[in-house]
Amino acid sequence: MKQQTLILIKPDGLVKSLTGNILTRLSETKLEIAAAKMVRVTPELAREHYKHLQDKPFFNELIEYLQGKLHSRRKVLAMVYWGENAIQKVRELAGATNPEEAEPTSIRGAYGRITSKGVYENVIHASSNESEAEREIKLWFEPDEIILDAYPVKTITIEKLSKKVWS
Ligand code: DAT
Ligand code: MG
Repeated sequence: MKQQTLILIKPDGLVKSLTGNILTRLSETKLEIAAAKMVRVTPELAREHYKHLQDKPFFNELIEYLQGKLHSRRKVLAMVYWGENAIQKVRELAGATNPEEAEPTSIRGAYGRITSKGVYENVIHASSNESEAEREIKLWFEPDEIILDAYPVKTITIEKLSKKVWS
């Protein structure tokens, strides 16, 4: 079954210069890159992304981590990968949530760590099921930023829209 999945290279992955390495690992899956961009993560975006964890004791640290406040890298690389069984393939490569429990050869097992404050710095995010993938892809990307018809769209007309263009 063809699927799409959201992947984030989190601020620790960027600060450790792991982007090329992670993309190489992801290319083993033979999935296609359908979208990619650098994103400056607002508190609102971070909270919405992790809203299923808002009652957890580590929620505030997690939100600061995703914003890059722990790594002086205020950005993440957001991507959509597409292809056969994409969600499970990427989750397997990513490894378990807790980097100490992740397979040593998985991305999180190889590069993740638990900080002394108990934050799991696990280098990448990967959607864990189809409904989560849909929610997350729609949260991080606009339809025009994805090189496939990810989900149904509608066209709206916005009047008096102002936006930046090249001067
Ligand atoms: P995953 O990222 O594997 O989908 P999740 O959705 O349960 O895991 O949690 C999202 C992130 O929250 C995870 O990548 C790291 C952090 N996290 C989860 N459980 C944690 C815990 N017990 N202690 C510290 N951080 C945790
Ligand atoms: Mg998750």
